[in-house]
Amino acid sequence: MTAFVPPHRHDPNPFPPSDDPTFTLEQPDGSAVRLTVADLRALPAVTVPNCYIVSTGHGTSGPFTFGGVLVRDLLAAYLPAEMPWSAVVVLSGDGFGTRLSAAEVQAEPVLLAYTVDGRPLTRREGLVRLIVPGETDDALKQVKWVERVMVITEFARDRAGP
Ligand SMILES: Nc1nc2c(c(=O)[nH]1)N[C@H]1C(S)=C(S)[C@@H](COP(=O)(O)O)O[C@H]1N2
Ligand SMILES: [Mo]
Repeated sequence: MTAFVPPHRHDPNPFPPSDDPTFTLEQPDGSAVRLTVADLRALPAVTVPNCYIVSTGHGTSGPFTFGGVLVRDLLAAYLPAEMPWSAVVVLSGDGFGTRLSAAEVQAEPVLLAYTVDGRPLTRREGLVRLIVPGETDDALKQVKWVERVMVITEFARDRAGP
């Protein structure tokens, strides 16, 4: 017998939760730094062509060329040297979010995008938006309106205490 997995029913939210594109980068010890789009622009920029937003039930859009900062470059710039991390959780202000393993982040150009097709993303389009180019599972990792990037280590739970 094959398990029935219902199709994706998430209606994508078209409305930004706020006008504020700043977000926090939160380390496993709880320390946080607030980052602006200008901070992202100060880091090495990459562009990733042929990205699609693949959403079952409400169509595929693209191809887009997204531009921004690789998540691995962001972490390299802001985490203490040699700090191990095993995953990142990316949350938006409207409650949507995803978790990416370190392996996923290293394997492909996962980025925090602030441009699309050479122009700035509008806030309505997500500014700042997580782009996971290889993700075709109903756009569930293409997180608009990034508000928190949480760095996870395998030991964070022990350190955080009860
Ligand atoms: N913050 C946030 N990001 C989100 C969503 C959402 O509801 N909130 N919906 C997701 C889903 S289900 C889809 S299909 C795409 C839609 O992206 P688009 O608005 O660029 O077409 O955004 C994804 N990212
Ligand atoms: Mo979707």
